[in-house]
Amino acid sequence: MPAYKLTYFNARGRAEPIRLLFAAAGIKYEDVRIEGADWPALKPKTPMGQLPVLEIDGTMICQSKAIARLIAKDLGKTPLDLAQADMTYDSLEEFGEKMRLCFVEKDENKKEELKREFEEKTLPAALDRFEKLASAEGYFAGNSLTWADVNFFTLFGFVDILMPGDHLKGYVNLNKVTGNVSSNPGIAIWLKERPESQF
Ligand SMILES: N[C@@H](CCC(=O)N[C@@H](CS)C(=O)NCC(=O)O)C(=O)O
Repeated sequence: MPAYKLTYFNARGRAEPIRLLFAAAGIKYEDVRIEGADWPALKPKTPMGQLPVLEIDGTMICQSKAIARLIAKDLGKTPLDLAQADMTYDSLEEFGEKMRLCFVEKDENKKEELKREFEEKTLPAALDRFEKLASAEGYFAGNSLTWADVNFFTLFGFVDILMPGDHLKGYVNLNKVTGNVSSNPGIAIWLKERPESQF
């Protein structure tokens, strides 16, 4: 088994789907969490000046989806399953970016406008779309967990924090996705034991 070292900030953020996949696969890794003050010195040493970075026996890989795919490679997927998982993952990223823009906006009036647009249009449209993409068994690809499922789980965890509400109410397939993720034996342990952080 290679030595895995995952480096990210002290947050769930883009590293958390990877941590969930490590937990689901039962793979041991070093979970390195750096402080913001240490980032400027580390940044130029990373492949793309961004985190997360996964080191595998010293070789650095960045881009969270590439890392997630690598960790999940033993979950037994067909090329079509992989494409479906990527499709949903990328759509979740686009959705997450729209949400992020609401929160980084400095102008208060513009921020309110962006949030309203997000809550009234972007969020319901995304939920309808993801509900159709998820199977009745609660998976976005194939019949078992992929990076798309764990990304949905972690991203909607942030939606609930940032915009409290019962957003998944009535979305039968999506509730199954979150249930499948949280009840995975390795993930269930991780969710209980993981370090506390706001995001
Ligand atoms: N597409 C990249 C985005 C990575 C990214 O934006 N990382 C942020 C933290 S979430 C970062 O490293 N920010 C610090 C910086 O850019 O200096 C991925 O999915 O890994």
